[in-house]
Amino acid sequence: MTRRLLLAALLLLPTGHALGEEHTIQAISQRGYESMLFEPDFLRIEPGDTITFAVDDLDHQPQSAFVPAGAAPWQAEQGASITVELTQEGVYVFDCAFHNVMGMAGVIVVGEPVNLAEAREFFARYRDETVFIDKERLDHIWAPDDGLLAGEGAN
Ligand SMILES: [Cu+2]
Repeated sequence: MTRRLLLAALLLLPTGHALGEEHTIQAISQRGYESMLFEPDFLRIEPGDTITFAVDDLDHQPQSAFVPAGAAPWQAEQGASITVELTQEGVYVFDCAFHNVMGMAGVIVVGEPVNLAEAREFFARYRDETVFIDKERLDHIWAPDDGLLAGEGAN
């Protein structure tokens, strides 16, 4: 291989860590007996990773419900997917503008959960005041009585 070809080959290599990982969270209208949910509804990622909230029907509108101080909130167009790059560390809560009352919500932890206390307070209030049906669905993410975020004890 000539030196020029070798250089060209090196330039074509993926840059790996320089680019954030891409994750997908699917909005699901019906799965067995469950309706209106995100899959997954809890995710740990690294700063600079991107998340696509994938919507394949007109029923959903993914949006942020709580973001760390200084981070940009997001909201998809009705029935449309949206991709966001999360660069700021902390705990984010997202939901569907139409079905948050049914517990269609989830949590993303980007890097270190630097705003854990504030996010926990928000999530407890959110569970009480915003979600009317299926509050228990959220409890595997953040149980109101033990106050533990999913996977928190594993750190
Ligand atoms: Cu929805």
